[in-house]
Order: sequence, then structure tokens, then C-alpha cells
Amino acid sequence: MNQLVGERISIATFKAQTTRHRIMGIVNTDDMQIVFSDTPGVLKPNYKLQESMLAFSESALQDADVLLYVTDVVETPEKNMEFLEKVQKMKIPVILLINKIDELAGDTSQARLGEIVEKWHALLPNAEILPISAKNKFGVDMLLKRIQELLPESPAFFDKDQLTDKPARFFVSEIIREKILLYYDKEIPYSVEVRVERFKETEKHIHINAIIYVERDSQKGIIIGHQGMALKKVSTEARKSLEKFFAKPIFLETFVKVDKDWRSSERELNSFGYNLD
Ligand SMILES: Nc1nc2c(ncn2[C@@H]2O[C@H](COP(=O)(O)OP(=O)(O)OP(=O)(O)O)[C@@H](O)[C@H]2O)c(=O)[nH]1
Ligand SMILES: [Mg+2]
Repeated sequence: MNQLVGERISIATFKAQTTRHRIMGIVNTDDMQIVFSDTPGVLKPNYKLQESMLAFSESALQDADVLLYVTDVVETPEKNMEFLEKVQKMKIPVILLINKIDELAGDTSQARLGEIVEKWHALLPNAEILPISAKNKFGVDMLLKRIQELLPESPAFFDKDQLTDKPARFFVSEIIREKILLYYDKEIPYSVEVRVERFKETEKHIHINAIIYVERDSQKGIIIGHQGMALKKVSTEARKSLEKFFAKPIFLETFVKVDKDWRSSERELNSFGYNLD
């Protein structure tokens, strides 16, 4: 979606379950508007946060005109058979994107891609299949053109200068969460939520105070690290990304608090914005 929209709207890391929300990215031209919804991957929920994530994915499916199902050259379909059956029965056009074809190097790459396409075609015979590389922007323009052909005529849903449905604070918390996904292991990133307490923009700067919530005291210690070094690194890296995103110098203060078992609490999840409205 970031490549299609041309902005880094959705955070991306090598860890699973990076995306927790439904995030809209809007492409505007003189005579057209495309609204993309990036969503969490479809999974079987193990705790309440994952139930909310699944609800976001399902809400996007309900009002989409076209479904882009993103897989890659290494993912195997087996773990998603139930969802694939649902996709096969959908009434809207489905485009299956086989991403990361840049990873298929060498003489046998064409043959290997052929096998991958065959395998997916057998599972989703009604889907159009497009191999792409989001990293190298290979196939992305062709995809945009194809989506344009498939979309129905309709008035624009959003203002022509709008890029996303989310407010500035959302991107602050996501960028901080991205650094946490990158720099901590095991259950830590999955136990973290970020709340922006202050976002004050002046002509020259943006002042931001953010609280990093964890589920337990022991996790608080890990986030802060020896002599505060781990938190310092996260804050520095987040500040750099925020300065790129907002194109302004940023003053960022981060605090760590414990919100016991927040990801299993309906009330806390609502307060963190994990509800559909
Ligand atoms: N080699 C290669 N890596 C890619 C490409 N596109 C994305 N990646 C990497 O793949 C990883 C996963 O990307 P994400 O955007 O987080 O994937 P996602 O499917 O949204 O995953 P979740 O949000 O966790 O459900 C990141 O490390 C990306 O940098 C590509 O075209 N080629
Ligand atoms: Mg994602």
C-alpha cells in the first residue's frame, strides 16, 4: 500500500502481526480516487486484541470493491485454507499478489515463479495472479492500472487532498511501535501499546509526549533497559523517523507504564482505539 500511495503510511517490519488496525491510504488523481485499506493478516484470535484485529480485516472485506490478497514467494497457503475458501466464494474481483519476487534470484527463478503461480492458481482459480516486488516497485504501476479498470464509478469518498483516514497522533504511536517491533524480541512487541499524550505543533517544531504501555512490571524493565539505554535507542530512532514523516524537527519524550493485561481488556482496547467506529 505504501508503494501504491507513495507514502510510508503503514509501518512494516520483519515480525508477524505488525499491522493491528485498518489503515486507509488514498490515491487521488483528477478523475479518480482509490481508497486502499491495509489490514492485519487474517488469523484465528487467541486474545481480545487479536479479535479486534480480525474485526478490522473483516470490516475492510465487507466494503471493498476489489480484494488484493498479498502473499509472497515463500509463504505456504496451508495455514490459511479456511480463509482461502472464503476468498474463493467472494463476489468481488480478487487479485492475488505474489510479492517479494526480488528474492527469487538465479537461473531457476522463472521456473520457480511458475510453480508458485500454479500452486496458487489451483487454490484460487477465480483470482487474477500478479507477481510483484513492492521493494523494487516491480509490477506496482501495472497493478494500479488493473485496479482502476476494476473499480466501479462512484463519487469520491474523501477530500481530494486527503491521504489517509488516520490523524497525526496515530502515526506517532505506530512509528514508536515499529521501533519496538524492530528492537525487542519474543513477547515484548506484542505486549506493547503506545499512547500519544501530547502533540503540540508550532511553526518550527513538534513536541510529543508518548507513553509506552506494557502488560507487566518485568516488561517495563526490559523496555527501559540497563541505564535506560534500550529506551533511549528506541526514542532516538523513532524521533528520526518522525522527523522524516512530519518533515519538521521533533522533541520526543517517552515514558513507560504498566497497564496490566491491557490486550485482554475490552475497556483498555477501546481506549486504545481498537473499536470499529
Ligand atoms: N525482499 C522483499 N521484502 C519485502 C517486500 N515487500 C515487503 N518486504 C518486507 O517484508 C516484511 C514484512 O512486510 P510487512 O509490510 O510488515 O508485511 P505485512 O504482510 O503487512 O505483515 P503484518 O502487518 O505483520 O501482517 C518487511 O520486512 C518488509 O520490508 C519485497 O517486495 N521484497
Ligand atoms: Mg502489515
